[in-house]
Amino acid sequence: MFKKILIANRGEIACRVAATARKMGIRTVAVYSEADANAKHVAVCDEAVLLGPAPAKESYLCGEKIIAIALATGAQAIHPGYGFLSENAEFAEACAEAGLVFIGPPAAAMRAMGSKSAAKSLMEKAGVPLVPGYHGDEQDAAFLQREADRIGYPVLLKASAGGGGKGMRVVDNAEAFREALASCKREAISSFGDDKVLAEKYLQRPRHIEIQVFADTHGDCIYLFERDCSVQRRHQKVLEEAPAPGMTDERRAAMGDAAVAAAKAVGYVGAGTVEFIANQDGSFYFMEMNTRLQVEHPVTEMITGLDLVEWQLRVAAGEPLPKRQDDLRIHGHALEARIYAENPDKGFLPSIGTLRHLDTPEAVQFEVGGTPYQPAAVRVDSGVREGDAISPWYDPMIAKLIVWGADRKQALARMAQALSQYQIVGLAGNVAFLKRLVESEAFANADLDTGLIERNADVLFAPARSVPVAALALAAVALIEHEKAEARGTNAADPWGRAVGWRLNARYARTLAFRDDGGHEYAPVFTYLPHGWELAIRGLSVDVALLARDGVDLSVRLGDASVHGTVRRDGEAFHVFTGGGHHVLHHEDPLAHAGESEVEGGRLTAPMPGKVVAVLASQGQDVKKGEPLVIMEAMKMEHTIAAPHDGIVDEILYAVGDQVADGAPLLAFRAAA
Ligand code: MV4
Repeated sequence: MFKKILIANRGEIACRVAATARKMGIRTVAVYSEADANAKHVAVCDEAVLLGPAPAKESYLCGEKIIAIALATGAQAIHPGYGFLSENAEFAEACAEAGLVFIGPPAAAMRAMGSKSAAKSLMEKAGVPLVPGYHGDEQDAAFLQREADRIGYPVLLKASAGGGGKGMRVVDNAEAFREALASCKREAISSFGDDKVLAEKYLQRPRHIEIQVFADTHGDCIYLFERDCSVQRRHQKVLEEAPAPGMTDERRAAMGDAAVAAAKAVGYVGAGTVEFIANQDGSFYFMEMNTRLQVEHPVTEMITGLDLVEWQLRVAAGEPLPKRQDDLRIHGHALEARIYAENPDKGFLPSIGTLRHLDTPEAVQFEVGGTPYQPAAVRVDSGVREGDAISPWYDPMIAKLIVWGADRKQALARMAQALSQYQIVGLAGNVAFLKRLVESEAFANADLDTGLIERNADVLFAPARSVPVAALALAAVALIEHEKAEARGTNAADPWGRAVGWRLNARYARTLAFRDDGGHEYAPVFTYLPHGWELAIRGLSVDVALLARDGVDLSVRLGDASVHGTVRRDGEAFHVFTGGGHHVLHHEDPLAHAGESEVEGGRLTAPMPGKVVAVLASQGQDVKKGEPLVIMEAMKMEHTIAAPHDGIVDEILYAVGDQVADGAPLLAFRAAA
């Protein structure tokens, strides 16, 4: 076995690989970019070497530098994780030439699976089922049209060099073929530098089912069952699970055998995933093979009790596979949810910034004893800690939340509960969306296909409802308690201090001002009583009392009910976590902005670091509320900065092409009188 390996990656997967290496007594070398100097993956490895500036092209994609660092630090092998250099055949070859082991498949196997049409020809020969279609070399438009007519519409055109859903066009009928072919080829040449396409029968409601395979250098290859990754959004997986709901033993064996045949056909070694699409009737077809360890590998680990990274290291060191096919069993059910720094209510716009508070569900390991197989009930794979930043440079995944249950129903309940315990303050996240998803009827019924999210958009993207009274009460009590604590620090002896609310012969009432993220305003009136308050809101009046408090965790009596929650304060924002929900209430302190009269309609700031791509307003221009003024690009998306009121643009502070820091004022703006 290796004594030392280099991990050519960052984030959760680098940490994941390091954990297994540590368990096996293997020393680890981290590499990192300037943006990651304080990252978790650097901290969990035994040593770390700087690669270069933040952009991946100057750091995590610099194969030559990484190889030089491996040689200099005495690492014997390189684990590429996923993404970055993991499927780069030239890098795998360069490792071998430098005398280093690339922990992944042979370069030839990566190349064989790199071209969709060439892979399909190989799979056809190996007897792996393919969607009816044409994947040959002939690319003449009239010829391809005849092939499409023969296949029967709808037909799907795919860029041969594409993958993961890029460069695809659905053609509904013969008349639409020519234009779709031309547009598909244009996208293929600009995205992949190769305009070769293939044509397939288009399946209307497919499921994405993939088989985990493992092969060793001694000629053995086995499958570690399937994962269902049908719940996707724009080809991004959202939830993954194993086993696939509704899978029969016969079909599992047929898909497993097909996947092993696919791997053997290309001389595969190591961990790989053969992706199929399956019809609702269970028929399945080869799509592509991913020649790396995948993001969703933990669900396979949970149901098999195996450590796939350990297997990768053993296979790479030349050991035989630790188990035979007949030794493997499926235990229970596992689900994985990808926690992302993105805003589902704003088209999943990536959200970058600092994780000011990060509370993750506690990892739950079963007690030893009892059932013969005991995986963790809850596992969190994460590459970030509280205080870390999600930067615009890399994938904005915060963590993977993985749960295990004796059956799907139990796993689902645990996932919903674990998501309720996930508390993120500092950036927008998809936790509430994931919770609605796992609690949706469609997902609970395992009515899975790749259109599930779009079809259930009405329940998944619930219109912003008003903040519940319980959350308002918690925020208000937290605020008042906070003021009390502050007052105690300064004028503890003063019974007339404004925070305590005690008045001789009078009931002191106070109106608080909160605003939610949707702009709704709340003005709860708190009347101080000897042992609590009376809360009046929207014509409703209820007695409120603090029952218990432990730091940020509060128990409050609300009429006859008691409510519990966590209130985290982030500046003027109160983040209330209660009943599985996350409500943000911005407190408008009447004193905070005293003397800052120009705040209203002041400067307009960059929502995140990025580049100015268009300046639409000119200096001195009169603009109407909502008029676009500047367009920024950040994380491959455009953001329009619009006028908040009618007003005048006094000064534009950046030009097209300028790089702008997060929060930087973009222009000086004066609201119309
Ligand atoms: C298809 C298909 C329907 N019919 N092929 C998208 C990514 C790539 N791996 C394969 N993809 C698809 N190929 C035929 N002949 C539908 C998809 C597809 C899809 C597949 C898996 C998961 C999500 C998807 C979302 C949209 C389309």
